[in-house]
Amino acid sequence: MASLGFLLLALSLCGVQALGDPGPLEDVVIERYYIPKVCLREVQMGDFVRYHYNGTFQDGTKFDSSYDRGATVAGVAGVGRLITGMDRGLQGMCVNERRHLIVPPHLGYGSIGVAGMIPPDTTLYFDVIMIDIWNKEDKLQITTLYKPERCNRTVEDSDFVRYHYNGTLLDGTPFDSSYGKESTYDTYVGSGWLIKGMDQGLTGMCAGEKRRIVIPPFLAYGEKGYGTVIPPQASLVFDVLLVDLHNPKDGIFLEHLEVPASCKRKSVTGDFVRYHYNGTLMDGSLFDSSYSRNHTYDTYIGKGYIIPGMDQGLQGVCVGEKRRIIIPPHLGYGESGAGTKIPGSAVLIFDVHVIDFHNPTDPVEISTVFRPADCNITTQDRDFVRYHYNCSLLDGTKLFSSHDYEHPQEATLGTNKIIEGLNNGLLNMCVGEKRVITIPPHLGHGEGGARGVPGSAVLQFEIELLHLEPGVPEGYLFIWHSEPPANLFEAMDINKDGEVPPEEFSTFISSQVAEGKGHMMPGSDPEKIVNDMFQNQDRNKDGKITADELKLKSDEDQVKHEEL
Ligand SMILES: [Ca+2]
Ligand SMILES: [Ca+2]
Repeated sequence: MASLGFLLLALSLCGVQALGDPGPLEDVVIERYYIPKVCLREVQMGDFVRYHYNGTFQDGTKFDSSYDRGATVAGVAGVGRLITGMDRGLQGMCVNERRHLIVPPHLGYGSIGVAGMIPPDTTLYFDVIMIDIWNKEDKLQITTLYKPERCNRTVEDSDFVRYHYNGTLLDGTPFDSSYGKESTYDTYVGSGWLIKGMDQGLTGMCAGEKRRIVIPPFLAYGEKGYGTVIPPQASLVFDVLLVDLHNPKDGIFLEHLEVPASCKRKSVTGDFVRYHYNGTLMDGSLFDSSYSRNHTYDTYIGKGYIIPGMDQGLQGVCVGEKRRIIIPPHLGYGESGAGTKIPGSAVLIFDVHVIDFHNPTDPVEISTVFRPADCNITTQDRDFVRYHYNCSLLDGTKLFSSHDYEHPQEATLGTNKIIEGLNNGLLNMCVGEKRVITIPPHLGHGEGGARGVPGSAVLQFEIELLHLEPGVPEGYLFIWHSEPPANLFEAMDINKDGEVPPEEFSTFISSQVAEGKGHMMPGSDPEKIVNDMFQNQDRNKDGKITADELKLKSDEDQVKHEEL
């Protein structure tokens, strides 16, 4: 089967058309019957072109058609390799333009024709559609369709990229798309995995950027084409959306979004951190958020409990800090991704807000805000205290305040009525002193938290000590400040009748307290304490104490403390 595509290339060399009848037409007649609205380039002399055509005689008889062969014709326009009529007829065509050409014999196959196919002196009629235009001098054409404002790195050689694309031929015929596959195309750039034009076209892109990349065939699939979808010598148009990029050599990237002015301490391995986070992919899609659960994420850092990138990224944070941690996949969820929302090889962006952190070895931290000049008497274990407090989390969230109640808080220290950290923080304080006490959870409400207190939360108390009464040892109701009277019973038995009823007992104790010789257990009703003391001494429960019944508690316990 003779190919007229070949003939169109070859026969204009015969050069015989100058002889004989010039015929009715001097030149090619060109009818541009369809011109696309967008015409980015027009065929010029020396351009490589691909086109389809139907060739007919004047009576409509078809003598050749590229459609019948199922392939476009590729050639160079305007350099004498086509019949002159075609060379001229293609000049200035846009891609997708359609033309009718009438080629007089002297610009076609002349007075000789083509044996068996085209008689001598035949006028030829062509219907042509231009499919592709390129030139050896062409470079890659890159058009930026969208560029995000934020672009802190761009694609370089050896980067691993994930992108979506629509691939079309120059005439708009689609040949491939990643969108139908529900997965990005993932590959290394500049490492020989991609056609050259794509390597070049992706270089310099930001995550989120959209480009149209027009690739001439010599930077694409060249003379061979690719399979059935990309013809030989085809220019390719890729609309690319770069989804993310990283380099296998990357570590994490930190952006310090908001660091508190005061940062007494920065986190280290082994600290327990409570933080909120939003996790997004580079294209901005949210894959996880602690805010949606309304609960901080709580973990030890540097111990392998979380992905390596987070273990590293949470090092050196301050309480209250907001930090962006960008994690390449090899420090995240790797090539396999996680769940349905984190694709394989995805870069992860965590916007973290550190609520608090502590170390399980942390003691209570006491910071004195105000200490009166005269501070001789300070709180000790068993003392009764009255104080105001404001309790908050380290992020400033207010939890409780004594000012919300009618009276200040009262407590006897060392009686396990308040959390250990607060008890410790209230020691060695004098009345009027103000402190800020920071309490790690193991000295507070622990991992479980308490009503209104999140688990593992560090608490901060602003304390003002209002009142202090010396306490008594455990098990005691009254304590002498020095030696008790030598003749204790006689001193109590005011009317000297050998018996001490409640009235005498109460009068005696009151006088001892008034004279500063001893004090009762603070924080309770004095009458009740006196009554309890009387009941302890009235061993036979007849309503009076006798000399035989009266014993000092020190004699009972054989300890040094003196009490009735
Ligand atoms: Ca008496
Ligand atoms: Ca008695």
